[in-house]
Amino acid sequence: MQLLKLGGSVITVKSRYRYFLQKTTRNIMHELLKIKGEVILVHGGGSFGHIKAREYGLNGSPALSSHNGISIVHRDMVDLNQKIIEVMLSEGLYGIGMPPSSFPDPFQPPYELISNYLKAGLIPVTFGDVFIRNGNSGIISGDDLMLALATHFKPERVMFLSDVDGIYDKNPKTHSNAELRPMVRGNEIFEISGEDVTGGMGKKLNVMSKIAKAGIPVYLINGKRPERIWDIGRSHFIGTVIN
Ligand code: ATP
Ligand code: IP8
Repeated sequence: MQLLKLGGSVITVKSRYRYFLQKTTRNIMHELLKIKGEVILVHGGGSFGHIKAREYGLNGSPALSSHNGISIVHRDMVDLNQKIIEVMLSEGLYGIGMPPSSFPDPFQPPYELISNYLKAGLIPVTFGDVFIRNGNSGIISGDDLMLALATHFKPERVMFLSDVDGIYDKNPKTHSNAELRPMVRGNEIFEISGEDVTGGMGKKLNVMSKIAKAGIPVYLINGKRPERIWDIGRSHFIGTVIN
């Protein structure tokens, strides 16, 4: 089994509300089509999640004013999820959307149901979403779901697709002299900047190192160059392996 996250920065333009990158998503699906065996997909929020979640202050106790926000962010995320599934269908991949806000515990995906979908030849596609638990509302990140799914299913490998070539010693978008790190140890400290509502690259690095500690190979790859997934393990691979 392979577990893969489509980062919101790859499939949307994060600064433009609800701006979906259909062609980029199609290119990724084109590569996924060639993967033999089971695949579970997770996607992030990008501009369908983070902009309104920030605007409505979604985390902490649900305030009256945030009910509107919960509903709007969820609607937008389901819309993004269905746009992705539409692209998958056009490529001959059969995805099935699984919103965490409908899970009994959003942080524990329904593993048995996921297994049943996989057995039926479907690709479960879950995603960062809103949730309400013990009277508190919040946002569950696709990265949280990656950790839960990796811990439970122990896939052969875990891939995070983002809009950068890998992890750099500093944010490559703001530092032209940033250097790509082909290999990263979980406890290394990096200069991380540009956090979104779920913690950006800092949170991702934390989640990736937890998965790596469980003995599962983890990679950060540029989703704008999805064919690079086939170079994993080769000397010319461009990306970062976390261990
Ligand atoms: P989403 O959270 O919407 O799913 P994503 O998973 O694609 O998006 P982001 O949280 O947007 O990922 O994180 C990717 C961004 O992290 C990059 O666009 C980059 O600008 C930023 N970043 C900050 N520090 C670093 C770093 N040291 N190395 C690489 N990228 C970094
Ligand atoms: O982009 C956050 O998921 P992430 C989803 O994977 C929302 O961190 C709704 C902002």
